[in-house]
Amino acid sequence: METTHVHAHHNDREMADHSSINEVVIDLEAREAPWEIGEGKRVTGWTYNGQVPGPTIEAKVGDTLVVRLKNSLPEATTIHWHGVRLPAAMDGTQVVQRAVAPGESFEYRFTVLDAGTFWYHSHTNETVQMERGLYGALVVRGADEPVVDAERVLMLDDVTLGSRGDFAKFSGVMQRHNGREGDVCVVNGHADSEVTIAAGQVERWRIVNAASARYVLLSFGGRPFRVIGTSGGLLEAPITMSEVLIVPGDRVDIVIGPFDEGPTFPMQALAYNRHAGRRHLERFATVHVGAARPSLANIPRRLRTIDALVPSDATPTRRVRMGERLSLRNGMDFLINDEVHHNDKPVTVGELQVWEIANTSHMDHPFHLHGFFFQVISENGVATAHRAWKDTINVPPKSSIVIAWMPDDRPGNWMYHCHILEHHAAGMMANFAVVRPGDDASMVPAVGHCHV
Ligand SMILES: [Cu+2]
Repeated sequence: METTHVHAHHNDREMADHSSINEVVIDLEAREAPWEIGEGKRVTGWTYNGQVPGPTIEAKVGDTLVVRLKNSLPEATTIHWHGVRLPAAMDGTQVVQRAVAPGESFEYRFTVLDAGTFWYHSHTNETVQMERGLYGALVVRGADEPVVDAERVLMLDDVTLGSRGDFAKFSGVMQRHNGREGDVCVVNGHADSEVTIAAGQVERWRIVNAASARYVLLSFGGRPFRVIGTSGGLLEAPITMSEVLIVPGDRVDIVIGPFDEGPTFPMQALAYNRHAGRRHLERFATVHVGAARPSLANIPRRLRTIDALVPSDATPTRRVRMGERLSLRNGMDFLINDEVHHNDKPVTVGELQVWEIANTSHMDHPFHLHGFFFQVISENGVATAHRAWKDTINVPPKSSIVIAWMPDDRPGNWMYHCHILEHHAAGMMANFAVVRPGDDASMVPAVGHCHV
């Protein structure tokens, strides 16, 4: 269960003004390697540094990450830093960089501004490259995190294995339509994972949904836990829940425990009806409560303050429609504002954005905005109960949500899309430019299409 942590070089460099910046330098080689998923389940994965997930990268707020990607795969690749507020040129999409060809290298360099649970993954031919294992976690810690007895990163995924010990071939129109849900559920690359938590202790679990399409309605057999963070970092206060939905691309930080010694219970995804695909319970892992150990945990009642960007009845400045259309050629096209691979209007730095995102299709879609956090203001006209920063939000069918976000001074080409990878590939995405006031959007380099 333990993830392997990266061996990073930390260089404290004296700056001219005598402040020091800490560099976290990581080498990531994208390459084929054996992936032991479970008993009798061994495949050739596409990995970062020979492991699935790739190494967990850890940093502190204010650190500069320097990631040297070497591509030893048989095809081109890029890395997207999901949730990170980085410069546009470092976002890892093919609208900001040419994909890194086999044998080539590319250096990603950016400062991490926010504490939270982020992740990195291929943003090229994702339905294949992410299925084969090209993802890992990025944990950024702030100055005053809650004190816990232990912390784990749990990356949830599912894979479809073929009969001859390899990945099953993409099976056509229904997988394209619903998104691919695998037969084998894995945590940190392993099926049938086991976790032992000491009785009396409290742990922080940073949970990432890295699956292509599977919705995880996370449950521990009905036992309560506290949600303390979302994709944009800590909440204002812990929320006690017994199940929480984690859609593809999204993250939730929970604190779990303390428990009395003895019980064994499942970490499972309850049946969730996303109006496509399967609707049954899946076990991801088994949790054992072991011998008691002393606890030093301290989870404050107040975690931080999040100021509202706008009142809950703010008027939208833009409408985004996630839709679908029958297609003779593809079976179904997935659309933004009636187009596949939409080019949306530019956004100006410093101008508050209030977007109504409506889902006119018949199934749920997880909306993901690159590079900027948003607040969900309302869902179907009802003000959101808990203020939070997010980069991914589920939009159920025939519903609409309103989000607000502020484009800070990071001009360039950005995108938003459905995080069901097959829907992104089938057109449910849009490019848009962030421009400085007075700058013409045509000054931004031409926005290409997302080649998938
Ligand atoms: Cu979708």
